[in-house]
Amino acid sequence: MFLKFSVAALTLITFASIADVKSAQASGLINGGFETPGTPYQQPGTFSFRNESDVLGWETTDSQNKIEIWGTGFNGVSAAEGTQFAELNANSASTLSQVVSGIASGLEVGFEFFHRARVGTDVMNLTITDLGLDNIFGSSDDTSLFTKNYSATTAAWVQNTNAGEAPIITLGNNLRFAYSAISTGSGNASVGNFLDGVSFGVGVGAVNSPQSVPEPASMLGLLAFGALGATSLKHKQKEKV
Ligand SMILES: [Ca+2]
Ligand SMILES: [Ca+2]
Ligand SMILES: [Ca+2]
Repeated sequence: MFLKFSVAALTLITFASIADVKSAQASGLINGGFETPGTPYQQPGTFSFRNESDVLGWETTDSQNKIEIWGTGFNGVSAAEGTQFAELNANSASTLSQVVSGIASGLEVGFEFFHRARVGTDVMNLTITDLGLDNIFGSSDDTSLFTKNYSATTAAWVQNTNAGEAPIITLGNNLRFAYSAISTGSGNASVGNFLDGVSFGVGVGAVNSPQSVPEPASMLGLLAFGALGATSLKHKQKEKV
């Protein structure tokens, strides 16, 4: 009974702490929802290949240097956020990336994004890299901070976050946030992996690191309840023997 109460109180305090962080969140990415270009606005039910330079924030490795933007409803797929989204497999199995600067060393960063397949099951990879002192990607001082493959089907948009992952702690240099197409259910390198509603930065997604708990008072509360819970559990186990 007492243990139950402790766990409930602990849960409440934890939620309160996460809510505090959430209210201060700000994405380090530009145009994470692919809503810009707005000129011309991508009409619902249509799509187009845009020049990389017209799609604010994002860089691509596409074979023709294009970023494929869909207007909500094209081929029956509604945007997960706003009225536009991107197809990662534009003319080829592309990488879409942004370089984020200005995040100090030792901070936990998180992410959220929506992913959906165009045909069958599509797979893509997200990699977050600290670019080292030279701030250039691909050189020997790069450090991979996070990498994971994600798969989705055509059933619905899937929102992925860093919840449950090891804390992603910054090293103080520029960060590269990159999605790369891995495989497509269509078997065609230019057909697959829809992306929308991407956020990345400090206070975005889940907080997995204990040092991110913001208030000393909450921390004391956690420690106190944790200690009480542990004592209670020990007591219970003894009784059971
Ligand atoms: Ca969008
Ligand atoms: Ca395409
Ligand atoms: Ca580097």
